[in-house]
Amino acid sequence: MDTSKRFKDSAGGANIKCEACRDVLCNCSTEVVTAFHRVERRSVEPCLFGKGGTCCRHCNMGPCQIIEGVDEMVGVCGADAPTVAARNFARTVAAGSATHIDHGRGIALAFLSAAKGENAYGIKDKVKLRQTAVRYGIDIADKDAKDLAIELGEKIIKEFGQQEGGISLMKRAPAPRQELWKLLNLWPRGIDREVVELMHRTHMGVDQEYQHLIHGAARCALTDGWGASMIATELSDIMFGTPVPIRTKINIGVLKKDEVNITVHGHEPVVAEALAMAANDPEIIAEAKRVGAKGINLAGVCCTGNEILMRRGLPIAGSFIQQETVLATGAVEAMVVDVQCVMQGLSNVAGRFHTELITTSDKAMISGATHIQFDEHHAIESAKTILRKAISKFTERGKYYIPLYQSDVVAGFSHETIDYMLGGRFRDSYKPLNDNIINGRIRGVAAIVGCDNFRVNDETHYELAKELIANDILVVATGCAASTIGRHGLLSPEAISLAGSGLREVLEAVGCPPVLHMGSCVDNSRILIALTEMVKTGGLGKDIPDLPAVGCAPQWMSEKAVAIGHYFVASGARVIFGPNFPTSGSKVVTDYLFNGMLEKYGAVWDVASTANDFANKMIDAINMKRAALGIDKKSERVLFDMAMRRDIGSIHGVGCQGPGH
Ligand code: SF4
Ligand code: MSK
Repeated sequence: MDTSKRFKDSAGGANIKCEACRDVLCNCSTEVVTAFHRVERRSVEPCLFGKGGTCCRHCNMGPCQIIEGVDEMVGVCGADAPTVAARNFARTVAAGSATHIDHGRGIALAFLSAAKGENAYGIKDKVKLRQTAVRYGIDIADKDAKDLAIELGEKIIKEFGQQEGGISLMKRAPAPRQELWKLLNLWPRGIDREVVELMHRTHMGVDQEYQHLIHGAARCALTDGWGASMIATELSDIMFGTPVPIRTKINIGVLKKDEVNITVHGHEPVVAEALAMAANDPEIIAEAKRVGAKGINLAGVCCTGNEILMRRGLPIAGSFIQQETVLATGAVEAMVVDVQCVMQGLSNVAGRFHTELITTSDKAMISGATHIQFDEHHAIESAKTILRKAISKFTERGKYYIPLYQSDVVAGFSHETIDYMLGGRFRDSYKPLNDNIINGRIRGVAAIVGCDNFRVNDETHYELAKELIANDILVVATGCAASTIGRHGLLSPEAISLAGSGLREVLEAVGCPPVLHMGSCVDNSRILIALTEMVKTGGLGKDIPDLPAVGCAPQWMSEKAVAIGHYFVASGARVIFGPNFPTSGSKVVTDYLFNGMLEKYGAVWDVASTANDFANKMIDAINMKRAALGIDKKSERVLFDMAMRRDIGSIHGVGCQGPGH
């Protein structure tokens, strides 16, 4: 195989832009087929009914393709477009919530085992352990960490299966929001119950009133955000450490030519944490050296990458859309995967090289991959088995090519870090943030979250982030959006130069980058808490809808993104999705989500396509909130000009390690 042709530095080849190479045109279509090629080669455009949410296949009288307002185009059962679109939307929320719920359950079980001393994980953050125990109504007096952790673990696990009683962490929300949830019957009863009920309600012939379906979806989504995702975040922090600012690197160039490259991909941090611990074992390092490697290079992909980036400062080799390209370098000995966002195409790409694709969860297997079941009770032993498999592959590495694209980033902005950094050593608080929003130095706060997507121009995330910071908006980011923004240089303090003068002044004083990486998909729960703290600190209204804050997912891909968006809207935060919206086939439902929800929930959904569209809508939304609060005196809109766009070039980390042999 002529590996030098997989990536080319000049135009030619298949003219397919390779995500790994970024600005390099690559002709890997002749060698390795990735999603970049598959998306180009699809001869059939996405089905409009499917895309707009008006194709129903919930029973065998269908599938039925529905056209709103056309009498002959209702379902065989009579279901119209609003019912079908809302039912599909709700089912998407149920599926997305289920992933985070199962993730949260897995973390809770690992936490309980850790508390009992049955696995290798310990209790790293004892302060957060006590705080969380109090939130669960546990009397912490005279209890040591072990007893407290066992009691907390058992209590949390019960919350997954409970039928009544409510989700404890929702009591962290602003008081008016809690009241509203009670009033609207939106307070989830038990975590699993809401998903099961929503799956029931969306079965053929059950719930057929679109507003009622959207309401059911909201209660289910809240179990994700304020329930399972928050549980996953908090318990992971207690077990593995609450993130603090840490310098590291992002992009494919973090692979090393003289080390055993192991990439960890998926979502749950338990496997990656065990691999990180075992990779430091002198015995394992010696084994790597015996096969001629200088050591072991552990790098992340997708949200597992975000988890180990935030807590251990390990680099990220790629976001969701880079996963196959990372393997197409030929330089990866093993990709270790658990659950979610792991593409089946990896198996084919790995098969073209010496790369071992290793599945580790009994929930997720892939044809062609090697399955090594991860046993958290023997976490280090399981991790060593995986590492040894990877080490054994090092001598089989053939020709490889590692583009040297990598960017410096500072990550680790948990809500606690933001509290500390903005407030300072002696007055941990969001008050300085609120004060600077009130005085106009900071216009507001924007969240850019969610996936990257092969169907969307990859520049959207960072073009949008640049425009927002230029307009004095502090940006927080999670998931693959954060990785994308990171590889374009905006997660480094050097990017402060691109911020508007007001924001720059504040960031220079505290030393933060203009975009704060807050973690993985489940860590969107950190954003819920940050919003809550802003409300509780005072001066910016009484509830989340009052804040000059807005969120977006410009390249959403997964069902999880829809669940996340819906729990933010149900929590009172405006959310803009792009480039398309999953209910667009029904104007009635889309209008309800974009406008009608406002009266009841205090927030709505919206859609945008280009970075500029997003920026305009987000800045307008923040300005409206500022006006409503009576703090709209400063911060004129800054238009992003060419000179500012050129500036970003000096921040990119580019280059090449050259072809290896
Ligand atoms: Fe068609 Fe109704 Fe069956 Fe859906 S539930 S497939 S709309 S008949
Ligand atoms: S991994 S859900 S592509 S953010 Fe969380 Fe990335 Fe989206 Fe998967």
